Amino acid sequence: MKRNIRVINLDPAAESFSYKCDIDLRDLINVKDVMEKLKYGPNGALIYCMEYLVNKHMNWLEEQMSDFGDNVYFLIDCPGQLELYSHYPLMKDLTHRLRKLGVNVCSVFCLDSTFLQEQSKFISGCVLSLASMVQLELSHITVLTKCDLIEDKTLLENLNEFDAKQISMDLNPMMGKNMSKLNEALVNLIDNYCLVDFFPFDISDEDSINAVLYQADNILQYYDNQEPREDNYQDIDNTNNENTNSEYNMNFI
Ligand SMILES: Nc1nc2c(ncn2[C@@H]2O[C@H](COP(=O)(O)OP(=O)(O)OP(=O)(O)O)[C@@H](O)[C@H]2O)c(=O)[nH]1
Ligand SMILES: [Mg+2]
Repeated sequence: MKRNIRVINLDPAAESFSYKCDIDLRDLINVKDVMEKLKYGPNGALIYCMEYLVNKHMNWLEEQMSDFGDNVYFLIDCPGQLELYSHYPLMKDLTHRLRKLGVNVCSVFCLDSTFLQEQSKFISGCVLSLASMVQLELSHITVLTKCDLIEDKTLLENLNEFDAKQISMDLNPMMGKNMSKLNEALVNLIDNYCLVDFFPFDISDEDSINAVLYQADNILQYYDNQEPREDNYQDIDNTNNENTNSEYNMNFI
């Protein structure tokens, strides 16, 4: 798609990747070393690593990012531990700092599609996504990942047809009478504020990948920030070129 894409790993506990990292937090600090040297457990070590980066070494990250020049689309793979997005200010501080430098940032909350299997899990997924959206103070997309694993694809079709009344009615018998008010309040919160919209992401379905990308592009105002490029003009001149893609058309517009 002619994008200048760089991948950043910000997970100090990551072990291996199926993609190439252009910037890797583990070059600065990693969970294993902290656990060994400071005798911390895995969670404490993770928080230590993130504090080390955000509070002391943001210059390290900023310098590496700036080495790639302007007009770069960074994909930042963040740790999966939810407390970093719900009650520690670290990720918020990190993204605010990037925004101050003029980087457009969009958060993509990745929720496993297994959250669709039970309604109580689904509600908890919505609430988790909501909590991180509020905490991060960023434009936010919730992506339902690993949808290739879902056999019953009709589950995905009705994803955003949120029937609050039906969900609380289904939940109540499972949880007992005393929980019904809480269920109702939670479900109504999600419904009334329309704060959580899910984008199904199936790695084997290009349309679903494009839908997520399109959403992120809108938030980031990606096309507004693109300079027309020489090679794009060449493509436009060559009307027989079958490989022309929508990207340069958008740039051209
Ligand atoms: N079927 C399927 N499996 C996937 C997909 N993405 C990742 N996986 C697998 O799911 C497992 C967990 O990977 P991730 O969800 O990326 O989580 P992680 O990076 O290991 O852990 P955290 O970042 O800490 O949450 C790995 O075995 C991956 O190979 C996908 O789109 N489809
Ligand atoms: Mg990960």
